[in-house]
Amino acid sequence: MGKKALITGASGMDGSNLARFLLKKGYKVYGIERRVSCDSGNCRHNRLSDIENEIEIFIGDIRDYNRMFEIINKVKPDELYHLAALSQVGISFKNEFEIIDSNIKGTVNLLHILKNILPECKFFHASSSEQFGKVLKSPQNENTPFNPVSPYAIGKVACFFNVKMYRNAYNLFTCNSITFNHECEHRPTQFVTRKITHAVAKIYHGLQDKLYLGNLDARRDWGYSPDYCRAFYLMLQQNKPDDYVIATGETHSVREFCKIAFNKVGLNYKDYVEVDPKFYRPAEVNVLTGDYSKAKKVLGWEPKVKFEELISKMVDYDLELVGKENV
Ligand code: F7E
Repeated sequence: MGKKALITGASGMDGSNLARFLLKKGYKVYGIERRVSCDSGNCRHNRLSDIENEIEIFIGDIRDYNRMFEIINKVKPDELYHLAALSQVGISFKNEFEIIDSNIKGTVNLLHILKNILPECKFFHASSSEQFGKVLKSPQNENTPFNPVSPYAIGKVACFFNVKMYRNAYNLFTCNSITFNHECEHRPTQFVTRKITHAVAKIYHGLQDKLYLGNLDARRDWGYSPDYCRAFYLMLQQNKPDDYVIATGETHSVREFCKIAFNKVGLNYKDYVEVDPKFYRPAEVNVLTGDYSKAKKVLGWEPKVKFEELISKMVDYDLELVGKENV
């Protein structure tokens, strides 16, 4: 029988991409998700619709220790991929306590349960490049000090060190990816990349006039979610647990993203994009660039899809989606 993988946040962007990847590898895949309602055009369950008969979903909240205990004890996974989190940095400024309850407590709940009942289970946690915050060195690698500036990033730093502590203190096989921004066609529109590509499609189809954004000069290292899910899997296949930067090594501004995305449909972003200060954050991370040389050397991992191809894929998807909705 193939290995068993349990994924928290299974219906999210990474969760669904990882589930699809692990199924192809012959895993029996189980997911945990909170019961959530669909918002328009962005239904989380849609992301699993093509594989819904191949995976088993448990409803549960990572904040609920007893429910997590029950699920882990029932599934007894070989590998646990912990992806569930409040992941919107901007929103985290208004939700400090949810960061503590969901992101930090949720992570510690899972680690504590594994230590007590399933110490042989390998554990993956999605840490974040936001932990580098106001960067102290560029590009950022596994040795770059953290300097977080948002509740989200501070919470991820706490999770990162808990994952490391359970590895060192209790000998669990626990890994962090220090994951830089990564996107795909199913990224929620709350994140800037999909907000842009979805707007490009709507403007192209005559359904929207303007796109209002925040800081156009923020620079990020944007990769492709399926590429990053492959790295998550590889991390758990090593002999030794460790932490790895997962990135593309390129940095681009939100403005460059707009330029290329609008260009794809023959439009000039300057005619459509306007800045609305309401999308600015109380504290911004200006520039991130990842150095993934450790992942390349140890895992043999490299990103396949880079900036322009990522934008093309997302714009093409949204043009088709909005085109269909418009019929
Ligand atoms: O913002 C700027 C915004 O919300 C990117 C999450 O997956 O990656 C993601 O976090 C940049 C920021 O992603 C708008 O100020 C401008 O500088 O797409 P984002 P994020 O905050 O970088 C990291 C690695 C994670 O771990 C997170 O979970 O774009 N920006 N105008 C805007 N951002 C948004 N959302 N909306 C705007 O209108």
